[in-house]
Amino acid sequence: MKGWRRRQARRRAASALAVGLLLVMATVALAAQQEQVLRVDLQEWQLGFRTVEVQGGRLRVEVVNGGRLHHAFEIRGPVGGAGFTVATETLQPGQRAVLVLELPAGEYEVFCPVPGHAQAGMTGRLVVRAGG
Ligand SMILES: [Cu+2]
Repeated sequence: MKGWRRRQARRRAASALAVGLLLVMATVALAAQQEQVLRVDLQEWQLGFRTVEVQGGRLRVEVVNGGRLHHAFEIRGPVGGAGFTVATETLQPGQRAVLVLELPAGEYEVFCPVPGHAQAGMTGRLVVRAGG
């Protein structure tokens, strides 16, 4: 069962990667079922983007720790709104995580919550547009 799940996850990651490569802006891709995919490659000391925009609707956030240290990915916002926080668990190098979300329109802070990492540059902005 565990091996099967891992294979499924790998296949899903591979197809998401293929979709991402088709577009110049590889970070946001509209998948077949109108689910947007945001790929986040955690590195020392960046998220792979500074600002990323998505349409409202179902968003699949695929996070990989491509770095050499442990990292995680957190979304907090919307800025000026009621606000909530969602985060992956702490990921070891090479480890992946997926968050499937429907975020209200607005601006969100995204960052690595490991102490000191956001300050070192692992921070960015996610803008969710209305509609979608
Ligand atoms: Cu980090």
